[in-house]
Amino acid sequence: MAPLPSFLRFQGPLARLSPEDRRWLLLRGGAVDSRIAARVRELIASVQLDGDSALFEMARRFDGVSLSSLEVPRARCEEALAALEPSLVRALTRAVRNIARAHEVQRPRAVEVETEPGVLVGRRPDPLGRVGVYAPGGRAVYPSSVLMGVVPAKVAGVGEVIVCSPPGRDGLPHASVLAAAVLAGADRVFALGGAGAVAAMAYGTRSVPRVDRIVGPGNAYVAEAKLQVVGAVAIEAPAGPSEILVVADATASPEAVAREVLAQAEHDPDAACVVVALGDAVAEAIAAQVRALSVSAKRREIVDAALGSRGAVLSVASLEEVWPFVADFAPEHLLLATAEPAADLERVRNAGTVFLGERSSVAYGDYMTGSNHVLPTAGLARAYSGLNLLDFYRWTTFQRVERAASAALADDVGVLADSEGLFAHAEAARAWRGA
Ligand code: HSO
Ligand code: ZN
Repeated sequence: MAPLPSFLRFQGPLARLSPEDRRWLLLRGGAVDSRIAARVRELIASVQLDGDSALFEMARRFDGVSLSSLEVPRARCEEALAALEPSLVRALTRAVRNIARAHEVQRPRAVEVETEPGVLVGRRPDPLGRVGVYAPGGRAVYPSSVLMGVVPAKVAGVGEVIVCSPPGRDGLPHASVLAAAVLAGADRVFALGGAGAVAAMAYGTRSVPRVDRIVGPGNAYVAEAKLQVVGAVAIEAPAGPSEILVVADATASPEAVAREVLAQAEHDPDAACVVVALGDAVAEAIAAQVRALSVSAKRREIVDAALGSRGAVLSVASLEEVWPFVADFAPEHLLLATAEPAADLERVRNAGTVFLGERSSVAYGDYMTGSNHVLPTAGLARAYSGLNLLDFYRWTTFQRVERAASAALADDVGVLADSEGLFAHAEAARAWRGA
């Protein structure tokens, strides 16, 4: 298989990918840079030690701004919303409504069961007390991601939702992030970025309250910081560079498939964009379109880097070959550009989110359908799900043993406790035998 570094890394039959090339496509989680890990450890330690003053110092050093307060006053957020273009406000408002609708139907219910007569066991979902949503600044300002974190948290009934985003030279996070925070219903906003923001939310400082879970995408420092604070706080599935896997048959428009490939490629030079096409002719037509469109891509440097690294258009002789590959690849986004996408969905395992039919552009899901775009990458869709309402609850389990049942349980519990050498347990169980 001839690599074409400046266009697509791989082209040809899926069955003929070498084991190394297959590994390159499947093992996408890059090793953590040990220098980044060490830097992040220092930054977290300094926030633990010096709290707010460490955060003010980081704002000076990394954001080039001398802040008077870490919290953004509510009035500043509302001013940002009032000054935003009306078309953008309208689109964000529509997205908020659809995200709320899509997540409301995920609401969990308490359950209780009688496991044997007089033994009742149940569990109840409790919304988290406080959640922190991280929103990146700089090159990747995504108000859409603010909505994806804040709206479900509010729908779940989380007590307090805070947003952290790095300040620009004016000392404020990006205006669209502030506006999105207001529209989504965030309770408080902080001008805080990077590993410092993660540490502040994980441990708390005088100004920043400690949260129970941190969600939201960020750069390599933020991602590493979130992994380092697990134990003090919960996070969501770590999300890395964007990915798309397209399954296309002869009914697919090669140009439409190429547009989808370019859309995810423009996110990141490390994005992974793979097409598996039914038959060589379909594959060739798609590859030609990808090449043609990439030449005029506005973010061409990023697109070219992504396609040259993890870009591939592969062919199969039958769709039967595709489904095991999908399960192994475990893509963040899967687009089924096939004649019968609903039937094909039944064959899909391990995809973060699936788009049925080429008309269901991934861009619609990224912004507007209401489905969450914070999704597992790097093959983690094998075990993790995208951000959803359940991420904003924890379960309390409970059990009640009625009078007649305690006598019935006592003997067998005693046997198990004795066998583990835990005699006080046996005693506690048997004491109720006659009572
Ligand atoms: N595709 C990204 C989400 C996003 N797209 C935000 C546009 N803005 C997540 O994989
Ligand atoms: Zn996107």
